[in-house]
Amino acid sequence: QLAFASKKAQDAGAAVQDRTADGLTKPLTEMMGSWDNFTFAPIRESTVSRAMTRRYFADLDAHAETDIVIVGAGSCGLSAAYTLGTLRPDLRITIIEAGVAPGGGAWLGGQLFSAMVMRKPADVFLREIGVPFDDEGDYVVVKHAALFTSTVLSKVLAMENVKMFNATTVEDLITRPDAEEGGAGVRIAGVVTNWTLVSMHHDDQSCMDPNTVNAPVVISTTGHDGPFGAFSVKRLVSMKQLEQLEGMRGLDMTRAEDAIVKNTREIVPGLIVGGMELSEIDGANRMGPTFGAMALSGVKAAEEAIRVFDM
Ligand code: AHZ
Repeated sequence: QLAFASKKAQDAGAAVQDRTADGLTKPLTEMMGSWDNFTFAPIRESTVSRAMTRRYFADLDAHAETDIVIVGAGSCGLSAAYTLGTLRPDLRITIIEAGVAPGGGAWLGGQLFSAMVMRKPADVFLREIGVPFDDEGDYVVVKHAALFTSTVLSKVLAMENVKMFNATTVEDLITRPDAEEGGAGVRIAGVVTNWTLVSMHHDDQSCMDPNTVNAPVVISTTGHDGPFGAFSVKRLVSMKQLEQLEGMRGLDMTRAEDAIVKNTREIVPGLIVGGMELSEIDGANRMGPTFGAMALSGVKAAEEAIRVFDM
């Protein structure tokens, strides 16, 4: 519904209907076969620079104050973004993704294998976004994990109320004293960001201070511990909001997926944690290459975020 809300998307929709017998759009078939005299419309380099930078800086300006930040655009973060963006077109949603390529671990099913397994009832999310699958009874299989990831990504990016800043790392959390906790606790009030390449080189470059995004609700889905993972929950420990992390346990598919969905919740006021980042707090098992819990933890994180935002 949202994907077709904008004028641009409506124009694209109109072109889609204008198909020739071979399945291509008429403007494309008319162009084919005339390559000898082919030229692009003219452009000056500065026009390209301005077309990009004007929009980027307008987005930075608009999203300096946002409603909900999602940290990490893996399978959980993207599922959360899809759900939030669809349910609440009135909210401004900002995704911060450290990698150049969003998607986290969801471009492959497991190891180097293409197919993605989701246990039921996560097939409801695939039906929602229109990804086809083989129904194997208790579980379903998408023929390529990249089909899931590219579909949810394309739907999220087409939403008018969502902006993704990729190649950008969250390197700290903004905090405020939480009055309800009597001064001891904090509530999360946004995130501190930097270009990922800068974040990776704080040790060998002179200081380059970060930027900030204010938001009353942050959803963190940075995955389990690793070079970048479990960012927010590790920071909660170092700022003494969590005593310690239990640490992700060994693989147990059956227990792991139920636990991740069940435990998706607000960890400190204003910070909801979903996906594999949660396993580090609770000492949940990992599930390996089954992705149903990532999609449904994202849906639950979105629901939690709306509840917290509306309080
Ligand atoms: O780049 C990271 C990835 O795209 C991004 N990220 C991590 N730290 C960040 C930071 N700022 C911005 N400080 C950051 N972005 O977060 C994304 C995490 O994606 P993921 O696929 O690693 O996590 P997920 O919880 O969405 O999915 C986990 C998938 C797994 S892991 C697993 C196992 O190990 O057993 N099984 C499954 C299904």
